Amino acid sequence: MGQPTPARKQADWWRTAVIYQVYVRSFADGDGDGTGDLAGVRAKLPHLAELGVDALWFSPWYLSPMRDGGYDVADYRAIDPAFGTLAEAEKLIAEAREAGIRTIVDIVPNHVSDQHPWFRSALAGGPERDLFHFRPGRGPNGQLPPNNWESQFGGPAWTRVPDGDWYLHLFAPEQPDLDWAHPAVRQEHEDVLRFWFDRGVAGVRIDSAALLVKDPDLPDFVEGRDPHPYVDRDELHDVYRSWRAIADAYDGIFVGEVWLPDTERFARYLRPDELHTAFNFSFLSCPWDASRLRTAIDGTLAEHAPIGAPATWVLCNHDVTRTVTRYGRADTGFDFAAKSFGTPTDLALGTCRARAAALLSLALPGAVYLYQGEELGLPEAEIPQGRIQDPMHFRSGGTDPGRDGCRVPLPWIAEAPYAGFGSREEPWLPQPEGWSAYAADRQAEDPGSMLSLYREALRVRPDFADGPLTWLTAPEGVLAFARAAGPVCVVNFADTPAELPAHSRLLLSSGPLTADGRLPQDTAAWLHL
Ligand code: TEU
Repeated sequence: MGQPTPARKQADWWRTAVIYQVYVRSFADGDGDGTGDLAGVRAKLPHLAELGVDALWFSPWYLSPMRDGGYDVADYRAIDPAFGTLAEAEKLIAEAREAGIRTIVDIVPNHVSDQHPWFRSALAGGPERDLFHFRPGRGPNGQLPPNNWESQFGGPAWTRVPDGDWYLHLFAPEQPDLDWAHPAVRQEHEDVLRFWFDRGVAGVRIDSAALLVKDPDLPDFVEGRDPHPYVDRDELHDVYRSWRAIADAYDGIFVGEVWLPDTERFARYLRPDELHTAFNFSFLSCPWDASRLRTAIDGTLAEHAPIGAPATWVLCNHDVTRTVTRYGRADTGFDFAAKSFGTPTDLALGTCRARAAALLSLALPGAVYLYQGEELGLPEAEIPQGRIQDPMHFRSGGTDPGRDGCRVPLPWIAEAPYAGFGSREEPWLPQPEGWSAYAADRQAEDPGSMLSLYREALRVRPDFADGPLTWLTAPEGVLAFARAAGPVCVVNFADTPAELPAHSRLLLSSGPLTADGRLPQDTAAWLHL
């Protein structure tokens, strides 16, 4: 076991951090009931310290009926009993910190669970109704929803309650949207931020960060009309300015989930008095192609430079198709709308590319997000129809496989039941045949494994330090860049092996070089010139 490194003291640790996303339900099951929990995470802290990550981002761990995997929160100040207790979360935050790892929690301000006390009172006719978007319907007897908005999960964004009114939910009906024009909604979230900063967390991930504020008239959505009635409204920036003042008092940081194609609008969230960082979904969605990736990288750096915010590099999370699968398909980009069952996949090819992509993203200037299991090279699983739980699947009428395929419980010990995820009960989502071949214990013994590559890459990565990137001239289909601190990253996408630039040392490569020292297709190398 490697010695844990002390947490970087600098206030700007987040500018270059490697942040590991924990989806608690599927990480490790400490009590054997089939669901991952905080005891499981605590037991695996040595794995995370050995991997060398700087921080953990926990997907929601609060009290929740789990109608959307915890993104339906019933109480922000309580841990779901399936995961543990608040005292245990505090212990985990402290233990991680001792191992040099900071904690980021996930706040879901757009909506709450329909079991949240506010919504229950609202349904009972209480004044809490004003905290949500309740409206009479249109058409005879108000039978039609108040407007034409669609849920992000498919179907109308409105559900009717027994008294005849409708309420808005941009996601599942069990996730009613809050009305951010109401001061009590703002007040409550500011208190929740303080609650978690007081418990020692270093940062907060903001769910669906560009969706909170709605046009008060709730007009129909009309394609191409500006401003959008609920995406990226100008009023949002005022909310995030007040949040920033709270974070600053604790040296805390924010990372926003901001899916916006317009780079100028995206960058507004990262102004110095707003969010520190936001996920880079243009990089995640980009196909495995040299010139398109270079364009995505240049675009990202250009949009961040004027505001002085660091970029983030993301290949995967709990919502998208796992990297090794995506890169092994004919369409290597990511688009929610394009997901379907039975897509042909070449996992060997996808894995080779994912290894190269790991070295590419870890060499770029900024922070990197890893999603649990990415370090094990886990593929997307095809979940048998009867076992799927994700509302996206059901609301698509069963055509969309949903997001469970990237949420399968992790394999830890090849020879143990359920590949070491838990013990007594079967995991909440089935692990596919052959899952134990990916087990962490087996990979730790194999220098050619994905886990060994990630460990080595995170060990060497500080050599790249901070500072700008300079593109080097390279043949068609090859990306090569140098970082200010010295090291160079080369990735070959072309089908002929590429000559490496003259170098004094090969730091690391994602796969073997050819016998004459050239870089094969879909392979990356880190060099000192
Ligand atoms: O996702 C918000 C989001 O916009 C997408 O990632 C979403 O899955 C997609 O748009 C569906 O069309 C966040 C969380 O990451 C996701 O897991 C939650 O389901 C969602 O918010 C609701 O809280």
